[in-house]
Amino acid sequence: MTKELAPSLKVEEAYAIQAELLRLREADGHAIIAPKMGLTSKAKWTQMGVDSPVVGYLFDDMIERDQSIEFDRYIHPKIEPEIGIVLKNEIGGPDLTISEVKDNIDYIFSAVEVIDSRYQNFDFTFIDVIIDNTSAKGAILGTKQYDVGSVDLITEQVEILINGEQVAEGKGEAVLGNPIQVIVELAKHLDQSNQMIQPGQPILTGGMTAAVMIEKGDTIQVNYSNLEDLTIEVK
Ligand code: OOG
Ligand code: MG
Repeated sequence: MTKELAPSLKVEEAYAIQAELLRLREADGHAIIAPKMGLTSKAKWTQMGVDSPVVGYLFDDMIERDQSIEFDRYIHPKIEPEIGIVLKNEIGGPDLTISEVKDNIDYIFSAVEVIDSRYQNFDFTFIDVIIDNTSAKGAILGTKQYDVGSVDLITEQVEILINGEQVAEGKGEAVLGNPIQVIVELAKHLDQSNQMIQPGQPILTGGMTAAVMIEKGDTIQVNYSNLEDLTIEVK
């Protein structure tokens, strides 16, 4: 833990280390497909003992196919239901508004992130989880594309059933009051290193509920009120 090894490490330094680790993964032949935002809901803050969002990156080899999760790829995976956003134009800067983001959304989709951690019991500090690329390890991206005007992301509801039993529920409002706000925050973060948000990237806006542990053999149903429902087998 950096708590013991480097107790004075700052947030900006943690992101610099994250950037270096991302660069090493890229040098190994893996490609970043999108930034992701995590720790964006109260449910997650309470679960993880922190109170601000983090930015990490999804790589091409993290995307699970065929509506299944390959359990053996992970150490102790947990799943999170998330709302995904794809932009149609490059946007960014410190002063972006929700309505500017809305005007630049290509489509919305439903998703499940599979997080995993090198820390036992996911017991990390805020600094640790930044460096650890925000526990990013897997994701299932819904294939149905929704127009931003066709779904109210604030009232959108989700529930997770594992083997038929409801284990979590939440709604879009839990995510920074409005999942679109996540793009505003992401823009501010990227602006610190003079970057803009790119079009075409499937951006995850953060778990709407606390993350839920999964086991090999589980059948997971993630039901959204309007967005595409996802049924996933843990193989
Ligand atoms: C950090 C990753 C958080 C989310 O959606 O909140 C995240 C963690 O909880 O391990 O991706
Ligand atoms: Mg997440």
